[in-house]
Amino acid sequence: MTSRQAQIDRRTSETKIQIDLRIDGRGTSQIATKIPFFDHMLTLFSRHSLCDLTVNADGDVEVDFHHTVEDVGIALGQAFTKALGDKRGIRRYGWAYLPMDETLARVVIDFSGRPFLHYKAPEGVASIGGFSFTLLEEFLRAFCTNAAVNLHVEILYGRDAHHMCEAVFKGLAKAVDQACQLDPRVEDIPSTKGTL
Ligand SMILES: [Mn+2]
Repeated sequence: MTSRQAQIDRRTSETKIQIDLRIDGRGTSQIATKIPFFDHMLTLFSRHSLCDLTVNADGDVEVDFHHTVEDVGIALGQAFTKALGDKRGIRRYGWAYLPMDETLARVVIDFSGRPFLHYKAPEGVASIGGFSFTLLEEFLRAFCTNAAVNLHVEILYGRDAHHMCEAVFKGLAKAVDQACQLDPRVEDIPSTKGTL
C-alpha cells in the first residue's frame, strides 16, 4: 500500500495554512492556529481519528477567527481528497454517536465525491473562548465541500457549548476513521458506478 498522506500549502491575503496529513497514523499532532480552542478541537480530531496531523495557520485573527477556521477546513478537506486518491479499498461510509457528558452528537459521513452538508444544532449557543459557535458549521461546510463528502451532523441534545463542539469534532474523527479504513475484502473502488 502506498502511504496515504498529503501536504497542503494554501496562501491567501487573509491566511497562510500548511497542513501535513497522514491518514494511517497514530493520532499524533502538532497544531498551531493562534486560536486555542480550535487547536484543542484539531488535536482531538487527530487523536480520535488516528490520523497524524500537522496544522500551521497564520491568519488574520485580529479581524476575527472566521477566515482561519474556514480556511483550515478548506485545506483539511483538500488534504483528505489528495491523500485518499481514487479511494480504492476504503470502507467509504462511517458513523458515530458521540457522547460528551450531557451532550449527544451524531455524525455520519460518505466519501461519495459529492459534497453535501446537513447540519442541525441548537440556536443561540454561547461562544467558547472567543470562538463563535457558528464557526463550527463554517468549518464543517468548508471541510465537506473540499473533501467532497456527504456529511450529516446533528447535535441531538446538549447544554454546554464546549461539550457540543467537542462532541462534533470527536464524532467527525470516529466517522472519518471508519470511512477511510481499508477493508481487505474491498478490492476496487466501493461504488457500483466504478468511481467516487
Ligand atoms: Mn475539551
